[in-house]
Amino acid sequence: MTPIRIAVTGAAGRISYSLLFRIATGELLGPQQPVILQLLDVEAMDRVMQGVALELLDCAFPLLAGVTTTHVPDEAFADADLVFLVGARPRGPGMARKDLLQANARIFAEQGRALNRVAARESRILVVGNPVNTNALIAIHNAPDLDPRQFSAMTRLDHNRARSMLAARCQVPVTAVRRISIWGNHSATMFPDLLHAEVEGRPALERVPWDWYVNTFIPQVQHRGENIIDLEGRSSAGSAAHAAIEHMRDWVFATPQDDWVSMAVWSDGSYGIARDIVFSFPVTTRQQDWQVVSGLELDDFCREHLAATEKELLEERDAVRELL
Ligand code: NAX
Repeated sequence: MTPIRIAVTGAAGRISYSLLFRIATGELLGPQQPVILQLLDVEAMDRVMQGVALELLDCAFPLLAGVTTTHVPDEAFADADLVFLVGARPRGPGMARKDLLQANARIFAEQGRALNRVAARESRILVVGNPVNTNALIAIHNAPDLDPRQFSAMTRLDHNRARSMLAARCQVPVTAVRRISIWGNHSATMFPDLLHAEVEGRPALERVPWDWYVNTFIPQVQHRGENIIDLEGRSSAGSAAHAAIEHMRDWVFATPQDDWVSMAVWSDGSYGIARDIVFSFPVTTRQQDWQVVSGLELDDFCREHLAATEKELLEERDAVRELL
């Protein structure tokens, strides 16, 4: 079988340290599909990245057909079929969100241009590095020869967190929870929607009080990332790598028949959301393509939340306008 080329940026970082080994064991593409890993990080992290590459080789993974390391995007993305854009500048002490946005915007503009030049024409590109939605929008705009539908940004960790919290509250296995949706930005304005979710085939809101949904569940999902940083002193890495694998796996294969997932994708105007922002929607996937779930009824409560997170994304877009 021809190996699939998978590029991973931020390869010397914490998420990648979990992600790379799991890809190499076949958790992403199955136990028959060989892979070549093409690792990218900044030059200063070269030695660490090389160490990670040696560790990967030391596992003697039967599916690992090769590992390369580089700090040059065009080399890392050459003929890449699947791309995980994990690398990003972390928020430093005293750094405003706006400055972080600007610093990362330049990285994603450069990487978008490199993908446009050298990635496989049918590549699928997942943005994990924050701020994910706007980074993905910048990459889309800088890769005019690729279809915007080839890009998506990760809200799957938020989706999984919501699913797990609801299951725990209802004392059911997570498999009994379906049709969770995360709408909007991967930030504290995201809208975790239980109005369309189901627990054991019944509406979720028949199983939990409205007050718990609004005053406990929503803020807990929105702030779970900060909660983890508070406890661990660093941001989620194991759960983020897991979410990235699930996101890409579902995109390449398909979502289950009676369920959907959350993915931040280039808005096509669905549900009246502004076009040309990357917005998280409930989607179904099939054969490397996604469709926004249509026909969900949105009441005033949902609309209000969607408007708030859409507004934040429009402001982020304005802040990086010169790179679009
Ligand atoms: P780390 O700081 O451990 O690793 C990031 C790596 O990216 C570093 O090795 C750094 O040198 C590299 N990097 C920086 N600029 C680069 C460039 N221009 N090209 C290639 N590599 C570059 O962070 P980690 O914990 O791995 O997190 C990575 C990103 O994921 C961060 O932006 C983080 O905020 C984001 N997250 C996204 C989540 C999501 O749900 N979408 C959740 C987890 C995480 O917060």
